[in-house]
Amino acid sequence: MNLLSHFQNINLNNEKHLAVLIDPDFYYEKKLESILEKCKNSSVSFIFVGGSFLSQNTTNEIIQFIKSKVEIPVIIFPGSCFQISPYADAIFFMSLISGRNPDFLIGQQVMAAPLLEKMKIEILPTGYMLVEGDYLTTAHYMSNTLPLPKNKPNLAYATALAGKFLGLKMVYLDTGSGASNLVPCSLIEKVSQIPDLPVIVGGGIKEPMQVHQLWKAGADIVVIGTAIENNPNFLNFF
Ligand code: 1GP
Repeated sequence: MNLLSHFQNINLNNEKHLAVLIDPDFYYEKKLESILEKCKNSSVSFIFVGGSFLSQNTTNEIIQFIKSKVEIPVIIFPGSCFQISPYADAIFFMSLISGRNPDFLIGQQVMAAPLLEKMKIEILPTGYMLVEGDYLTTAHYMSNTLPLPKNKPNLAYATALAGKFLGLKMVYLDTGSGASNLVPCSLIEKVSQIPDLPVIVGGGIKEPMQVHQLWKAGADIVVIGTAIENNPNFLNFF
């Protein structure tokens, strides 16, 4: 499956999709299996794998396990160039365009590119935009960047548009895993006005209703991580 065209069609046809984020650090086989069972029985379209900070080298293992259990596309959501794997369907090849840290704008990507070339997995050029949260998340801390102010939709719009003009194919707006607040609807509304730019939104979702709120604001794909990790029954609502 060509996942880039899939994302583009979702955006074009104004469809609303759900993705589950699996942080390899937090899963052991039994727990992952029960979550994958829930994914199969609900409307999960994508499984993202990754985290801003991993203390174990289990990305390959986790992806192979997921692929053995479900047919849902698996996309790497890398926190660094160490998180790459030939077993995934694709990787968000991300540049942290909300920040001004050269290592996350281009440095990690240079290290990963030759390895990815050999793996032949689909590359999804993505602009990653960290949005201000009420407190510091691991993503904010590890990226060593200033996030986008949460009350500046025009700044978010300009950032996403610059990403598009640079050739990035989609944007991911995130308050970071485990954030206390969601990406504000005003930011999503503004960024989703950019034509032909699929918008992924995640961070801080605690209630099923919030997923609908983000879809309504203009998110094409909403990502849930922590809430499902804490309670896999969250997926019963979808
Ligand atoms: C983080 O968008 C994801 O990068 C998901 O965040 O874990 O808070 O759901 P949560």
